[in-house]
Amino acid sequence: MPDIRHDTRYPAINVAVVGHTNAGKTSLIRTLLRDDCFGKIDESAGTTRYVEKSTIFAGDEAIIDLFDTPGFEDSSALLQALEEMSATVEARLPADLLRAFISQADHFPDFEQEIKVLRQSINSDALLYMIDVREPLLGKYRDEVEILSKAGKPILPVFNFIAGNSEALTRWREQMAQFNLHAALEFDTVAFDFEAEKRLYQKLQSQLEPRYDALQSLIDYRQEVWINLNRAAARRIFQLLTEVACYRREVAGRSGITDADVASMQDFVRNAEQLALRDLLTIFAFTQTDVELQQLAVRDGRWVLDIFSPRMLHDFGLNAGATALKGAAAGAGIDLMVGGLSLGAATLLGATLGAGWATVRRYQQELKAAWRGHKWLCVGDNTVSLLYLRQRKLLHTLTQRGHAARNKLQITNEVVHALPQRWDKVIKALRQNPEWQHSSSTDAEYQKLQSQIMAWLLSDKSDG
Ligand SMILES: Nc1nc2c(ncn2[C@@H]2O[C@H](COP(=O)(O)OP(=O)(O)O)[C@@H](O)[C@H]2O)c(=O)[nH]1
Ligand SMILES: [Mg+2]
Repeated sequence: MPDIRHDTRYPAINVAVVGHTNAGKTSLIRTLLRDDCFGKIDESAGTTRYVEKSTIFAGDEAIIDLFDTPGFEDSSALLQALEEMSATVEARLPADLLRAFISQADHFPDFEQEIKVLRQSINSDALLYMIDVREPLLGKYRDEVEILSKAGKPILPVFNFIAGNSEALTRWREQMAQFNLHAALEFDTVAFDFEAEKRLYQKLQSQLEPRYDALQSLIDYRQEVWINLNRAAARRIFQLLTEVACYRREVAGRSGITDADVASMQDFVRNAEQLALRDLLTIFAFTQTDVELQQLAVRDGRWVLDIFSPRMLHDFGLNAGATALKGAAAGAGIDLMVGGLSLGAATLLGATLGAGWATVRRYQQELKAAWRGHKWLCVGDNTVSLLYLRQRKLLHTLTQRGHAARNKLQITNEVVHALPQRWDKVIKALRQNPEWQHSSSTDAEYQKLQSQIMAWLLSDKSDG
């Protein structure tokens, strides 16, 4: 997250974000700042009435001052007014004409908002020109570009709302090239990832050669932050998996497993996943708006679908039959462990639900032992697998990894199934070490498991 301390060593690069109302100017700034509180976002026209400044830092060095501006409304009339003025004032440079116009702002109350934009454009090093590609290509854009060009600053068109609008995007690109704006950016809150952010700074680098190094230090800094965020998120998921895989609940003597035992285990798992979800959203500064735009199945910070809902197994392609988990037991998500030996959910199924006797016969010896000695209720393998799959999908949604296609629907329909090949071994290893449940360990095996699972979580492979 960018810092907000002040630093006077170098003047920051001034970048004005301009464009029509609702083109997404404020949203872009929020995304770049990763700050949900910046400015005011609203569907109703003309929310931003004043120029608002915010700063992007690399460490404690201010690199870019971003200026959010009010929407451009009537560019045709403004251009006409400027042309009328050019006949009466002597302007050596187009920017002088803008200055003359600004100095007579009192005469043009209708252009109050536009004048703020013009003033900011003259005072900036570069302009980010936000365009909603869903808008029809109208003459007013030509006028707008003509007016903004008079400031004599590099203009970078930023195409917004590109998800599912690739044809419109192509037309807009062609149109902007006609206006001599060949370098352009794509932005979509839905598909904005670190690569997109990096491209934005790189385009600025090419437009603002003298500030190349400052922008490079920003890119490097953001890259490092990004990697750290990803690692922090993967570590947090590993922690969740450990908590759950290592969970053991001692079952009382002869009475066997009660509904209360199962409910208590399930609540533990739900709560653990809930906390992990909260932490992941926090790590990536995900806001309620982001959650909605990404169509995450999350409401009020909670997953819509319960981890023990049988539909989860189906949705994530886990075959309940293959592990002898069926019906109600699949939903219960339980396993039984005796002296560290997991009996498998099938045993429990027979023992507690009076079903699946063929399986129970196979496990007779273990079952007898189970009823004699101490027994622990554990979280079933499928539940741990589900947690892994759901959290991995969440992580990849939060980081937008691999969503080059900017189609909203594609994101929702995509389901990640694959468990890593050595998954069962790793989970077994976790299960054998209940002491890891609440604290990380310097133990070599623990460290190895952690690196392994983190690498799986962060890799792009076996995705989808
Ligand atoms: N789907 C989608 N909605 C966006 C995107 N950017 C902005 N919006 C929405 O468009 C509306 C206007 O955005 P805002 O940033 O206030 O536009 P501004 O008037 O140019 O500052 C808000 O409701 C935003 O949530 C985007 O990339 N994708
Ligand atoms: Mg705004």
